[in-house]
Amino acid sequence: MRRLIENNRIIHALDIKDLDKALEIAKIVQGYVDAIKVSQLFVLRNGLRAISKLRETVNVPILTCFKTADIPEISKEMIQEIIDAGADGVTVHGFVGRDVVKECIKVANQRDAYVFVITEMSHPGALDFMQKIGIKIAKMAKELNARGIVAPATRPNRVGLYRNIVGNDMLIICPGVGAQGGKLGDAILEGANFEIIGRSIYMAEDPRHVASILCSQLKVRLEESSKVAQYRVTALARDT
Ligand code: OMP
Repeated sequence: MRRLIENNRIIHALDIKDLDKALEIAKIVQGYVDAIKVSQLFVLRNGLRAISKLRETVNVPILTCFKTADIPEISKEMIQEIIDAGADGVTVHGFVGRDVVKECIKVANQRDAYVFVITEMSHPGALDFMQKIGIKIAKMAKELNARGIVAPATRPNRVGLYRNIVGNDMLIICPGVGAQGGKLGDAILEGANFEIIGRSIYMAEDPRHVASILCSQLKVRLEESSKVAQYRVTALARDT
């Protein structure tokens, strides 16, 4: 399995219809992103085999977001199929409960793949039900030793709360940057490991150029805030 490495700290969500175009975009942006993520939409349009085609095309990990939410017996088989098709990581909904998440983690661990448990989604409707149980889901994901959680880049303050719950051993990946209104870098500054960006990159006239710009803007933002943090520490030390 390919490992997720914090290099550019961007995951590209490639929800694009045409498979050849998707493969082409994946190839040209891979130097600026740390993983490519595809959803069930990609597989509905192009078939399961498209996951392995994508994996053969790039060198970065392939994450999938099928948001599995069925009974344990079915969920685990779904996860198995997706990983066996070439995915390095999968997502599972947390609201379906401990038995489902536990089975999915077990199957993924046997194949050395990542499971990300979805806490609270990034769209406005997540406030109706999901947000109320998101913290409980994050606690469960930690207890079950999941590799990571999904949290909303559209609500960076929530990302900070989730980081406090899961500690530093788990990964947090955050969708919602760009098209959904999340600001580049906000989620990472609140404790996320990676930000997920889809349309802002693949719908651009020149996806490679946009990916490279986002990548350098993020680096500058993170460097500047670490300088501010260092300055604060120095200033505090001077005060004491
Ligand atoms: P853009 O909105 O185009 O940047 O894409 C976001 C991607 O993240 C899409 O593939 C969504 O399916 C996915 N996503 C969310 O937008 N919000 C969530 O809460 C969870 C996901 C996901 O699990 O991938």
